[in-house]
Amino acid sequence: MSGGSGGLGAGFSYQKFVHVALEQTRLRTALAPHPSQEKFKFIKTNEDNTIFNALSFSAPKIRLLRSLTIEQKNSVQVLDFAAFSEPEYDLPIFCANAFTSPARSIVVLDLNPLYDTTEHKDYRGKYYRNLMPLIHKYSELLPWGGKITSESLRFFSPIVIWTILEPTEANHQVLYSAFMDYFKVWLELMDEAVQGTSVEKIDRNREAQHKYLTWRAEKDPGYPLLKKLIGECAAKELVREFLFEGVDSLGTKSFLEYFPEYAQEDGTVNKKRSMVGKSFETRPWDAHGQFVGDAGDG
Ligand code: BLA
Repeated sequence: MSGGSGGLGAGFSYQKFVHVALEQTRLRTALAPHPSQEKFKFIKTNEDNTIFNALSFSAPKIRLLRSLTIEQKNSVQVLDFAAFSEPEYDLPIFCANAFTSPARSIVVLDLNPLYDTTEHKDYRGKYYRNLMPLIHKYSELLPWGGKITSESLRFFSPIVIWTILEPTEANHQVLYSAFMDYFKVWLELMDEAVQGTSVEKIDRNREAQHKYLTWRAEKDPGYPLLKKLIGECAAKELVREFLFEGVDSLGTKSFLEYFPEYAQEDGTVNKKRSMVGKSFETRPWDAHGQFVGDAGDG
């Protein structure tokens, strides 16, 4: 079929993921172009074999649904797809990230919790208790990817798929199936979501989303590649005004107010991705979604 040694074929693309996800969304709600769409529709790259595709929408209940794919023919393929609800809802954030090179695919697929599920048991119960079967369905084919930036864990849910795969056609199919399962679940939650009534709750949701956006806008692992492909200035704009749009409008707290452990003596943000280092060799949640930590490190 795709030739080579079962690696990336010419037909391989994350565009289909995006296309079908948008189709599914349109079955349930009316998507309108998001204001960020216009500016980022055409992104100029430093390398002419590289194609960026950026789309963003909003809809009732959905503050921002946006996707970025990067394609280098027979080489790197990137998917960054996310959906954020309006702050009136405490919905998890849909998060699908895949970085595929001829060597491997690095994947995070999750309904990122708005509130840390170890601390907020009620939130875990509300959204994840019924979803645990999803992780059993995929734990064999999409196994835990090994040690990970420790700080990332608080943004992950007990059903997170964190995996590193050989970029074969078969693995790509499994990933597609998992992506669609997870996204359909998110759409269902969105459909069922009831608006929070108290101003206090809405403010809390807004701040939780802002904290998440602040983290990712500062520490996302994709940033160095974006910088290389489109330059530092354009990469910064893409991150703050498109991928994590809202970081400059949903709240006023700074990165260091949320994550003071990154403060350096001169008051600037430590450029290290992680202060703690990597950990969690194995999946740190049990079958019920209870956090069990790092069995390896004791
Ligand atoms: C690697 N991407 C990673 C890793 C994670 C993620 C966990 C492994 C390294 C680590 O432990 O940090 C993804 N981390 C996430 C996500 C969250 C998080 C989604 O905390 C959400 C809360 N990846 C992308 C995009 C690009 C990309 C858009 O999503 C490129 C444009 C690249 N990711 C990328 C590369 C690596 C990587 C090149 C390997 C290099 C590295 O580890 O820094």
